[in-house]
Amino acid sequence: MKIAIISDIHGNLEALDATLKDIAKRKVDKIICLGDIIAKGTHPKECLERIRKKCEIVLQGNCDAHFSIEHKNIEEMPEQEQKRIKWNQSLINKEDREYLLKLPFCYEFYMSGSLVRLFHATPTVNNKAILNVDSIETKYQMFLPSKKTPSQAVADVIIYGHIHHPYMDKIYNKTIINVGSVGNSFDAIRNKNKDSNVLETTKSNYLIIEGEYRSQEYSSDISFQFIKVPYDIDKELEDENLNIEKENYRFELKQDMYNDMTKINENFKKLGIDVDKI
Ligand SMILES: [Mn+2]
Repeated sequence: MKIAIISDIHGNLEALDATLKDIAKRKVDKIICLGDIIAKGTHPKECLERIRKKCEIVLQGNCDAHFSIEHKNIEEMPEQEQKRIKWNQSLINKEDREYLLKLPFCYEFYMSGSLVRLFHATPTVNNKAILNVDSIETKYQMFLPSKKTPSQAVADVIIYGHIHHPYMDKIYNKTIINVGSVGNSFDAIRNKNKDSNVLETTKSNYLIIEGEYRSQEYSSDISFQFIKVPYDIDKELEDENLNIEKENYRFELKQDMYNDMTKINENFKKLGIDVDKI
């Protein structure tokens, strides 16, 4: 069984279509989406239609919830946030919002003997960033069950999105994987003196997991494949004038950096890492 796992499309239709084409070419049996279909790009509606048609399982990301829910206190929010919420909500309809609000939080299955658990950000909340450079103890917490996980077992493999930065690590004989982002990929650690070609990062990222589906036997193989798909960024930006955050969106897609790197660097500082010195 070959399962493609995609995440964080963020309304980027060019990236999603290129990715779905690549997935079709590789003859996968099913597609799972880890959420954040909307918010950022100008095509959340089209992305939603594709995801609903193509994905067997879709989990809820923080943006799916944040930009679909009715904010009773919206007038008290900062003006820019009010604009973002109103703009994002104007691009989808009521039925889309209801669909996004009903999406499940977590999904799990056995594959070749391993319990594989999927969620958007962590087993307890959908908006906390656990980075590849976080401590082993922090990463270990990611394998533990919560009230929101289907089973109460400790997972063998966890697969998540949210941080837009693909990686894989082994901790206490367990496997932690971030699938990266389809529509808004970036590398968290950047240093212009040491960087390689940013075109490597701009590609859409996704994962294929292959093994004996629903088998609790360790006797068969399991594999994880990271795939990077190029797409037409200029075409994606053709209607950028419709985007209320077009400068940010253009910067993120073209530079492969989050529009506010100081925010990311602050996160690193909290971990005791000075990004200018690594
Ligand atoms: Mn997210």
